[in-house]
Amino acid sequence: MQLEDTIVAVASAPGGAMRGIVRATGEQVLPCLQRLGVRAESTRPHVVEQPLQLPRPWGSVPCSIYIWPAARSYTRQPAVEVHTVGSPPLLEAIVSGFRSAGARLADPGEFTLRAFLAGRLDLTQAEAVLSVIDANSDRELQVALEQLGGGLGAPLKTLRDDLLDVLAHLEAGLDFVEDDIEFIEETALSESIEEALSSLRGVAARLQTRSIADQRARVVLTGRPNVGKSQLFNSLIGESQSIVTAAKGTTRDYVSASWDCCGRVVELIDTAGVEQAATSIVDADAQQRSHRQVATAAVTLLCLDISQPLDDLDRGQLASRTAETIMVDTKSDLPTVRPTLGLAVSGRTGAGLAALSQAVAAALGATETSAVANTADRCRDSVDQAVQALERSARCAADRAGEELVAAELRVALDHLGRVLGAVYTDDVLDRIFSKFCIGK
Ligand SMILES: Nc1nc2c(ncn2[C@@H]2O[C@H](COP(=O)(O)OP(=O)(O)OP(=O)(O)O)[C@@H](O)[C@H]2O)c(=O)[nH]1
Ligand SMILES: [Mg+2]
Repeated sequence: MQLEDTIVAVASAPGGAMRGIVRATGEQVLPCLQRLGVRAESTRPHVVEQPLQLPRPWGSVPCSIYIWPAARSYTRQPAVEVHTVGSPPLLEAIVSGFRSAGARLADPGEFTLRAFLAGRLDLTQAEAVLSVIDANSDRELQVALEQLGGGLGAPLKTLRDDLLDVLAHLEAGLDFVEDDIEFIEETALSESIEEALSSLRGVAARLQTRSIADQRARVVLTGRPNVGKSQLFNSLIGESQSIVTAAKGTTRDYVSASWDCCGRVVELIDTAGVEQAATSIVDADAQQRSHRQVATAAVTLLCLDISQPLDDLDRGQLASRTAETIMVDTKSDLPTVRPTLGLAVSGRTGAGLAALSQAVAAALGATETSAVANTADRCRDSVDQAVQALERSARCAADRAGEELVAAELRVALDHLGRVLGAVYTDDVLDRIFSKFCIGK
């Protein structure tokens, strides 16, 4: 990828709209713009209200052109945004115009890559930006946004700062032994490392649960009492794990098991039937548990008994269903009293189970959290390595094995953390040494 190239792309959402935006950036973006008939200053952010001169058949197109000098732009290269009418063919023509003036089409995520390389974002944020852009489900978007808000980056950054301080002290001590400077005490050194280690272990543990949660999607059975949820649960997992009886309200606690859904292992969860009003503490608790399961499900299977007319409870649940709800008409082996609303299945005979599995697999495909899982995988590995290096460093400090060894392991730990955050530590360390000790005067 050539980072000096001028790149251009449509930046507004696809489809027609009131306004459309074309974005371009690169060292040569302003000469490029000039070839399209618009002269802009390179020193301050400003807006030029001037038509772009596009090749035929477009000719002169009225636009507002926003210009950012390198120091103020997202990519730290001069940047241009052309705002105009949101007509897709017009926006394409503007992109072509920029290309004929020397720009090339941006690769996916290239604006963000440049922002990252320019130090505008750390790696976890850059990945989060990219996954926000192509998040194809609300859940993925939510996780990505949480990450963007520093969910992962912030604690790691603080930690890295603390460790850089320790290292700065150590290295100053190593390089300037003869000078009369107070360096970090041995006990203080051990304590700082232990402290960092325990918070890094916390981050490692969080990453661990995050990736497990992402790998194993949760599929929850819900519906009013007696519609056959537990029977369906048992048939799907091929084992009689959940109690099935003719009495209403059989399932109280939720029951969960691994389910091989078209080759993907997911967690299938059977819950207590949804009731109108809880009549006892046990009921109330069971209802709460059911709600919690549904709220955190990747996919919900709303079970409706096809041998019974719909009642208010069914209607209530139908009304509150979401994009991740699949409607299931249960007991399809019995005479039906209403039209089907979803997939007809029988937990008793096994009819329709294959189609149900396929529907769940398809729904899970759409809620794939791959972008988030990728970040978590990459981070987990680096964070684990950093934990190990810090453990060695702590041991060296405790054994008074010498500051060189402590510093060496710290550097390894910082290197791994730097990989998560996409930062290089050596320059930072030098900066700190210079700013704190005025070495080099
Ligand atoms: N004919 C037929 N009966 C079924 C089927 N599934 C469940 N039943 C019967 O319906 C009754 C209730 O089944 P359960 O699976 O316990 O229902 P549930 O939805 O788990 O009920 P709660 O746990 O009380 O919420 C039992 O008597 C089952 O034998 C089915 O596919 N066909
Ligand atoms: Mg049950």
